[in-house]
Parts: sequence; C-alpha cells; structure tokens
Amino acid sequence: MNPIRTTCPYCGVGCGVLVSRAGDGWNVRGDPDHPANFGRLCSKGAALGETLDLDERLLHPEIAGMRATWDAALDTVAERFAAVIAEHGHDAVAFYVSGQLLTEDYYVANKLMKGFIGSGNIDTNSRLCMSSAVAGHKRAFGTDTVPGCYEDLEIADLLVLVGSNAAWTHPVAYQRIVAAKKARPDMRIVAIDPRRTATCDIADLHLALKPGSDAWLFKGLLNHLKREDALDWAYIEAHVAGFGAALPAVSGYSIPGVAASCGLDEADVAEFYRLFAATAKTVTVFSQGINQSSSGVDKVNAILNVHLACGRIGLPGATPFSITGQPNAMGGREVGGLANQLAAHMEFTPEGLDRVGRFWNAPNLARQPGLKAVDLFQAVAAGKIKALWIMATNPAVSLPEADRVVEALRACPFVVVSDVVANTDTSVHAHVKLPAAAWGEKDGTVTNSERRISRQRPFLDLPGEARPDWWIVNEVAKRMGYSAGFGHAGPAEIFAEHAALSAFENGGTRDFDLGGLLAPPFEKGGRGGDLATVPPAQSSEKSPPAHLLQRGECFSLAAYDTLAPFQWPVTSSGGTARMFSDGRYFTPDGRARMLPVMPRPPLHAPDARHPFTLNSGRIRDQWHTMTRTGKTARLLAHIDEPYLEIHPHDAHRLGLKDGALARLANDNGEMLARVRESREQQVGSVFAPIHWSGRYSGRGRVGALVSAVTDPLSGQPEFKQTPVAVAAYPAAWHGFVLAREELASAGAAEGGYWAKVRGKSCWRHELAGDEPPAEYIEKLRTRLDRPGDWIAMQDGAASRHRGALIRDGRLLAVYFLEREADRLPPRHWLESLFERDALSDAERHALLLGRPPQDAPDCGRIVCACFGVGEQTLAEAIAAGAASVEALGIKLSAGTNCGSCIPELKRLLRAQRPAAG
Ligand SMILES: Nc1nc2c(c(=O)[nH]1)N[C@H]1C(S)=C(S)[C@@H](COP(=O)(O)OP(=O)(O)OC[C@H]3O[C@@H](n4cnc5c(=O)[nH]c(N)nc54)[C@H](O)[C@@H]3O)O[C@H]1N2
Ligand SMILES: Nc1nc2c(c(=O)[nH]1)N[C@H]1C(S)=C(S)[C@@H](COP(=O)(O)OP(=O)(O)OC[C@H]3O[C@@H](n4cnc5c(=O)[nH]c(N)nc54)[C@H](O)[C@@H]3O)O[C@H]1N2
Ligand code: SF4
Ligand SMILES: [Mo]
Repeated sequence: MNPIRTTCPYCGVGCGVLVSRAGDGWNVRGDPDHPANFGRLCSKGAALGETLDLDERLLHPEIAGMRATWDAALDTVAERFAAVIAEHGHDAVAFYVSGQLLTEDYYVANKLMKGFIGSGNIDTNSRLCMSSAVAGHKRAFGTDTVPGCYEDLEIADLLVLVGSNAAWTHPVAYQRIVAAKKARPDMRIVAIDPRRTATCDIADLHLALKPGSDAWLFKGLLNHLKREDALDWAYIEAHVAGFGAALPAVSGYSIPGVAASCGLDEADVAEFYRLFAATAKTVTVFSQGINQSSSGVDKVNAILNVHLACGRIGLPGATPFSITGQPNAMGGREVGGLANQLAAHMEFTPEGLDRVGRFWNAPNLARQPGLKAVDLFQAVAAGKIKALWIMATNPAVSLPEADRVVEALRACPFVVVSDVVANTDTSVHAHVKLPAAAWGEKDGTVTNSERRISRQRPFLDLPGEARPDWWIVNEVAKRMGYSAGFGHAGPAEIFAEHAALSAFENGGTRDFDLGGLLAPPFEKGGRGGDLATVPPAQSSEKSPPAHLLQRGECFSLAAYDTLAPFQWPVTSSGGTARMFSDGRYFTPDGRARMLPVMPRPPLHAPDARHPFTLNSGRIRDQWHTMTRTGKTARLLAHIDEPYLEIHPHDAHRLGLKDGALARLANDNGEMLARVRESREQQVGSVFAPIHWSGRYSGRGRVGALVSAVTDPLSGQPEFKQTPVAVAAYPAAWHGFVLAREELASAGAAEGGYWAKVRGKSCWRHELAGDEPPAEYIEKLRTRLDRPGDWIAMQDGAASRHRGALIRDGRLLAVYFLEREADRLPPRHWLESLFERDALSDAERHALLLGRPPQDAPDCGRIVCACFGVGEQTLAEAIAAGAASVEALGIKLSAGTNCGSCIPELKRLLRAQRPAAG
C-alpha cells in the first residue's frame, strides 16, 4: 500500500504526514513534500500512531447515558431542537463548535444554524483563540487575512515573537526558524513574553515585559520610528488611512516612559526599537499573549499600525503574522464559524445577507450576529438557551469560569455533545452523545496558519458506529425538514459548495476566493485531477450557478481526492503566498487603516487578597484537554502533572517548596498544582498549564480560576492575566500509587489532590490527602482487593507507609505515602518494574526502599520524548564530557528526531557547564 498523505490534527502549523502500515500498527512520519514541514514533525505529530487505538472512544450514540441507535439519537436531537424553536424562538438554541472540525463539517454546521434554523447562535472555541486577531485584521485590512507565509519567518532579517511560545506551540515552524538562524546567524530574533520560555532560547533579545503591557511597547515603537524618520511615507500616503489620528496618538510614548510602563530596562527597549527601525525585512509573529486579553484587538492593531506605517506588509520577509492555534482555526474563519460572521468572508450586511441567502436558498436566514462564546454560556446559565449542541470542544475545561460553565451545562434542558471520546468533562453532562469520526477516519480539508488548505485523508475504517461530523449535522438538518440544503453525498460536494460560495458574485470584492479551483485552467496548473466543467464562478451576474455548484458538479471527486496543499486565494494560475503585496486592501476605499489605540491594563488588577497575576498556556507535549495526547505514555513523560511555575523569591516568601503542592484561589474557583520554582517567571506572576481536566486530575483545571472578562470588540477572554491568591496546600500526606489499572477516583479522599498519569505498563496516581494515611490505605486495599500478597512497611512516627501487591512474582500495585512530598522516591524505576512478568529477588528486596538495586540505573525525568532519554542519563553524559546539543545527539540520540527538546537540552547544558552552554 502506498502511504496515505494527510495532515496532522494538532496545531495550526498544519504539517503534512505520511501514514503507512507497520506490522499491526501504523507508521506516521513527516511528509517531505508538504510545504509546511518538509518532512519534519514535532513530538505530538510523531506520537500520532500511538493515539489510534479505540481505548476511551465513544463508539455508539447514547441517549441519557444508554446506548441508542443513530435513528433514535438523530430524531431526538432534531425533535428537541425543533420543539425549543417552536416554543421559544430560534435564538433559544445554539451550537458551540471548534477549530478542530474540518472545513466541511464546519460549513454545514454554520449553514444549518445561520441559514436554516435562522439564528446567529453558532460560535466556536476560536473565540477563545483568534477572535482578537480577526477583529484587528478586519479593522486594519477590511478583511480577516493573515498576509504572510512560513517562508517569511525564514527570510526575515528581524523576527519579533510577541506572546508566542512557538518552540512548544508551533514546534515545526519554530524548527524552521532555528534552521534559518543557523544558516544566517545575522538574523535577529526578539522574544516578547513576561516569562522566559523555551522560545527565548534563540532570541538575541528577550523583553520580559510586565504582563499585559504590550500596547505601550508598540505605541512607543511607532513613536520612535516616526522620530527616527523610519516611516515609509510613500506607502502611507498611497495605501493607508487613519494615520492622521494614529500618529499624533503615539507622541509622548518615550523610551523611558515605555520602559517604566512595561517594567523593562530602557536599554533593552531602545535596542528593540533600533533593530526594528534598521531592519526592513521584519516579521512580527503574535499569538495568545496578545489575543487573549481584554484589550486584545487594540494590541493587535498597535502591532499592525507599526507594520503599515513602515509598509512592511505582504512582502517577502516583511509582514505581521498572526499564527493560529488549532489545525482548522483558519477554516472556521473561512466558513464563517464565528457568531458575528456570515460565511466565506461575508458579513451581516444587507448585501452579504442577500447574497448568502440566495446562494443557500435559505428559508430562515439569521438577520443578526449571535452570541459570542462567553455570552453564549452565560445565556445558557440564565436559561435563555434551552438546547445546546457542542461539537469538538470541551468547554467545561477550556472556557473561563469553568465551574460556572459546568453549572450552566447541568442546568441546560438539552445538551448534545459530538465527540470522539466517551467521557469528557463536558460530555458527562450531555443528554445525547454522538460518536464522531476521529483523525485517521475522517475526510476533508483544513487550513493552516499560512492560509494553506490541505487534505485530511482517512486510512482507518470508521470504528463502531462513529460517523463524520458533517454527516451527523446533515442528518439532523434533514430531520428538521431541510433536506434540500443538506443532501451532500460526501465532503467533496460540501467543499465544492464552499468553494463556489467563496467565488459567488465575488468579482474581487472578497479576498477569500477559491474560484480558481472551479475554473478549467487550474486543471492544467497541476493540482491534479479531472476538474471543472462549468466556467469560473467569479462573474458579477446575479444569476447563481448554484444549482450546479451546490451539487458539486463543478469540482470532481477525483480532483478533491488528489488536491495538493495550496494557499488561498486561488486563481486560475494557483494559490497565493502573500497578500496585500500591491498595497490594496478590502476596505471601501482600498486603503488600510491605522488606529489611534489607547493602551489599557488587564481589566482585573492584583490586589491585597489576590496578589499574583496568573498566566496560563500550553506545554510542549500535550494538546488542550488531553483527550488524545493524554493517551500516550510517551507524551506524559515530559510533564505529567498540573503545575504552578513561580519565582523562587515568591515561593520562599509563601513557604512553598519545589515539588510540594500549592493552592491557587480567587472568587471564581480554585486549583491545586505542583510547585515548580523557576527564575524564568517574574516575581508576582505565576504560570499554570491549561491541559488538566477532571479526567486526569482532581482540582487541576486552571479554567476554574480565569475570570470571564472579555475584549469588548472581539469577545475574547483575558486568559493570561487573572489575579489569584497562592498558598501552600497543607495536605496530611503526599503519595503515589502505581497500579496495573486505572483507579476510578484515584482512591483519594474527597477534596484531596490527585493526578493520573498513564505509564507504559502501569497507571501512576499522584496523590495528597487530608484523611489519616491509614484510612486511605484501607480504602486502597479494598479497591485493589484481588488475589495476591501484600508486603508492607510503615513508620507511624514519620507518617511513612509503603506497600506492594504481588502475585506469582508479578507486581500488581505499589503505594508510597509520606508526610512531605520531597521524601517520596523517584517513580521511574518503580514504574519500569511493571514491564516485567516477574520481579527478581534483588528487585523485590529493593521494592519498598523505592530505589533500584545497585546495578540498575534510574534514567530520571524524560526530556527527549522521542527516544525516551531522561534527565539523569543526560546529566551523566554531560558530566562525562558531552558539551553540546550535537554531542548529546550523537551519544544518546536525544533531540535528533523532532527537536522539540533542544531548548531543554541547552538548559541542562547551561546548568551543568555554564561556560559551554
Ligand atoms: N503543544 C501544544 N501546542 C499547541 C497547543 C497545545 O494545546 N499544545 N494549542 C494550539 C492552540 S489552539 C493555540 S491557540 C496555540 C497558542 O500558542 P501560544 O500563543 O504560543 O501559546 P500560549 O502558551 O497560550 O501563550 C503564549 C505565550 O504568551 C505569553 N504571555 C502571557 N501574557 C503575556 C503578555 O502580557 N504579553 C506577551 N507578549 N506575552 C504574554 C505566555 O507567557 C506564553 O508563553 O498553540 C497551539 N499549539
Ligand atoms: N486558561 C486558559 N484557557 C484556555 C486557553 C488558555 O490559553 N488559557 N486557550 C484557549 C484556546 S486558544 C483554545 S483553542 C481552547 C481549546 O479548548 P478545547 O477546544 O475545549 O480543547 P480540546 O481538548 O482540543 O477539545 C476538543 C474536543 O473535541 C474532541 N474531538 C477531537 N477530534 C474530534 C472530531 O473530529 N470530532 C469531534 N466531534 N470531536 C473531536 C476531543 O476529544 C475534545 O474533547 O482552550 C482555550 N482555553
Ligand atoms: S508542529 Fe507538531 S503538532 Fe503542529 S502540525 Fe506539525 S507535527 Fe502537528
Ligand atoms: Mo487556540
């Protein structure tokens, strides 16, 4: 079998992958011909083959927790939605969807809600992610468009990364930057982030600014460029409006003033400004450190202002670059998945409504935008939305004020969840669960951060009764009486309709245009397949070619099957790498807009009760709420528990010990997390990862703390700056249990702490409890009640309890409890004992000591996930003379596959060999 060419389902880099059979399993590798990654994959992409088993999958529809037929489930959804609409109107229902749907799924969901149900109430998790960038782009460009492409990241002479931890979140794009800088050491990189992240590793300058202060920095930059005469006046005069207000608005933003506002050294600010003024080929990459803010849109425009004023936009190596998070965040924007867009870059304007309405032949077109995610869930809580369908997102974890979201779900009369996993924190509250096809099974397209549309192709059969999301939506639509608009035979027909809508009466008025796909010459452009039989749809006539287009007759199945990755807009000659290169924008006068933005601090400032600013974000090896990446031991080897990163000064002041537990709290909720002291954190700021859900932890959801304050224009929540109180968590004991099976609630006491970690051959349960240890052990032993022999030891005075359950020499479970977390032994060696069928005598004797017998080494915490190389092994290699990343690669293979761990290898080298690192 030839390898299947498909696309990674995780981040917005959108890497091409090749999948082929390898024995019983699948071999997943980077596609050398895909223009996003040229063969590279990061640790998550490389581990895709390990997440394909059906463990934890939802395989059958369920109604009220009972298995149901598809007919019953679909009828129930259609009937309940129709009943709510009949009684309370169409705005009493809503869809909450996701940038992890394929474009085809997304298209029909949006069409059903906005065109047929007749409400704008469809919003997406991209609201939490990209909506500030969308709104900023629209204000500046008249359209939501990322002008640049990945090559720009490589050919820029100055690359500014603002609020982006690309080393962990867009690892392959980052690896391309690393390679570019290596080839061209003169390339300069500036990282702007309150924390020193792995991304800062390649930075020539790191500006650890005060959380939320970016707008001051960029206004000061514009002022500096103006004063240094570094603006491109010819460009401004020809292509920009609004500078008459925007430029005066920056005077007064002096370097000393900015440095004070941002908590930076004047010299560092001056150096950044000098580099920017001196370097025409500058790319500014921005991500959630900018977007996720109550003034996110203004921050985006503060950045765009600078690029417009210098004419550095849409040129090779010179552009602003909003780098998107999810695999299809961009596709969602293209189909109009946000509540305040219509479809195909058309808006809720009279013309947009008229055009989309005619194209869809829509019986009940929504007349106005619907509720944005945070407002939508508040409307659910207030009882205004009575039927809610959630697809491919886990809001009980990922929305702000997550505990209130759970209450809203509980109170909602009818909740439908389409997911691939049986039980998520969200789906446990669903009245109807619908099993969706997962990556490897589903078929369609996604758009990556550089506007590149790639195919996801199936290589697995649909398991159980799982069905693709588009099919589920269409079936519900038909049962609601909308057969005419939802009769697609497959994703190719939906894509053809979407492409046709993008071209429908476009005539150059909308940049999102796939019209070229429909035109015969494109066929010759080598995109493959036997294409169009219908003339291009860009005519300005008002007679819709829709009857043909909607049946997908303009675009053949074969062409869809073989579609090679391309960048929109696409004309008859192919895709487009860069936008706005000609200085023409999509505003009524064709000029871009500069805006006089006013910097605002985060909406909620720390106070005496909540003195810390909580920042939240991602870690290298986990994807969001871990429903898929949590399934592979390899990806949990790097970081395995919810943690709190805190500066040592703060930790000492609060009496927090590294490795102990902290409790974070505010009026919204609380979180327990493992303390990690780090000088990479600012004093007064703390960081926690977003990934842990109720599935993998007790009290480990950071979303419970985040306030639901949003940007007034975009509705994007302020995830990065939440005031919290931090204190030591005074557990009566700390411990862990390793067992061959997962323990339901980890056996922890009500209200205690637990985190579950899937190991190679056992489950690890990290615990802290309030009840007396003996009581806990009693409960644990009852739970593990099975044939076998317990060996145990305890030291009541020291509160030390250890035990192991062994049967026929095979280890079934061990537990270790101590008063202090730092008295517990390392886990790696103990975990490795579960890989054996029988323990040796030496191992059995060493077991309750928690230490390997003399001759067996402990490799330590895993740093390189690809080759399973641990910290201890690396430390030994460094001590034995390995002085560089390359040397560690040669000796241990560490860092030689995906490269995601290289920043950490460097850190270990620096720590151990300050001179060499
Ligand atoms: N491994 C992994 N990769 C992912 C994902 C994942 O779950 N796991 N998710 C994907 C998705 S959906 C997204 S949206 C992207 C997000 O990608 P990123 O935006 O790169 O990721 P985050 O970790 O959310 O935040 C980025 C950085 O913003 C910084 N920051 C916080 N406050 C400020 C501030 O006031 N100013 C500035 N300048 N910076 C600040 C944080 O310290 C953090 O390092 O990642 C994508 N890639
Ligand atoms: N505190 C804090 N919170 C945040 C953020 C932050 O930085 N800080 N970032 C925000 C951002 S940028 C994002 S993008 C969100 C992400 O948050 P979510 O979207 O809630 O996270 P996921 O875990 O990706 O949820 C996807 C769900 O879809 C399921 N799924 C996967 N594939 C399919 C499929 O093909 N079909 C269907 N029907 N289901 C599928 C998965 O099992 C999973 O349950 O989190 C946001 N929340
Ligand atoms: S960088 Fe990693 S997670 Fe992102 S698309 Fe590529 S392989 Fe997937
Ligand atoms: Mo995101």
